[in-house]
Amino acid sequence: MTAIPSPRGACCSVAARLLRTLRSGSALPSELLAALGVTNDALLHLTTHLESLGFDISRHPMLGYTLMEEPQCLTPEAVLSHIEGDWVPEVMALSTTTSTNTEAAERGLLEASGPLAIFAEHQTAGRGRLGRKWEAKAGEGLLVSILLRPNSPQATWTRITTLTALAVSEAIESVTGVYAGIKWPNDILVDSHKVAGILAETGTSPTRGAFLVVGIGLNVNQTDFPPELASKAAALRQILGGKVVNRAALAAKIIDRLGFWIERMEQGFELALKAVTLRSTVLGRQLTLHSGTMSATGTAEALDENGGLLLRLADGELRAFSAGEVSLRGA
Ligand code: BT5
Repeated sequence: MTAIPSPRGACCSVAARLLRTLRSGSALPSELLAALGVTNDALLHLTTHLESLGFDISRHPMLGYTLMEEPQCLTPEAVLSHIEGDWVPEVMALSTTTSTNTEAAERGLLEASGPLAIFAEHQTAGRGRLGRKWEAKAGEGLLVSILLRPNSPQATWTRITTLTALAVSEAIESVTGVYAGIKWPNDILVDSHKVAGILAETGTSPTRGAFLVVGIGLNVNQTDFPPELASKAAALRQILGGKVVNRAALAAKIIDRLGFWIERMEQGFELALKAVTLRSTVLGRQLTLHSGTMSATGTAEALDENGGLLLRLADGELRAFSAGEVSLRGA
């Protein structure tokens, strides 16, 4: 594993504030010192640090500091600089790892408090549900896992998978203008093509108790996929006719929307359920749901209070499912 960890600590968040300030226009050193509340030496240190990450910052005697260009690689500084809300997890970025879900779970076992978001540019063993593979070329997608220690009863944690799907689809729409639907339980679709998948896993630390990891794989700037995925997967860049999408801005928007919904969970889940229902690609449709060796066919009628699927079977029974694989009739 090659790590470029950058804790939520002071340096990273001030660097993020510096980026945010420079994005709104050039600034004189005196303005930056006042805005950031740092010394001259610290400002020099911050700009040198950002330059080492690939940010091109010009320093002009009259115009001051100008942000000329931002790197494509995903850094905690860039992600944090785009976050608007108050819910700010600790952010780490790795260049390569086996799986960000594994990284987050290891930290969950090691007592990390969370929320903690771990990004990677590349995964050597990225996974989906039931041991399936998640394919993503290095540096093109968004691969992130968020470690959480929810206060709510574990039986309700499936709500957080639902909120994650909602946050991802809302972020896609907000950053790119592209409408994204939610295929229960964990796929994000644009025009029937899978652009993202979510993998929720739980674990228990002997000292800190249970934790939840929600992993998100989102196709952003890929231009092609392996043959077996080419007809069913799509990347935002392909949907936007080749336009490259800023992954840091997208990542920050996902964090903002997830924070928004998690904070509202204390007041109930109804509002989120309404939003998910509106984006659902399965509700009202005939489908077959597979879960282990069992399969059931019926009409997807609604989502229950934990985000489970309520299926109306042919004999009229309404049965609830908390997980499963859905194949739509006629799709
Ligand atoms: C998922 O599983 O869709 C959850 C994927 C979660 C991946 C993230 S990446 C960050 C974090 N770290 C991890 O190791 N995992 C999470 P599932 O519903 O089981 O779908 C898996 C199936 O999606 C595969 O069998 C393929 O058919 C398909 N697939 C694989 N890569 C894809 C891609 N890039 N785009 C669209 N579909 C893909």
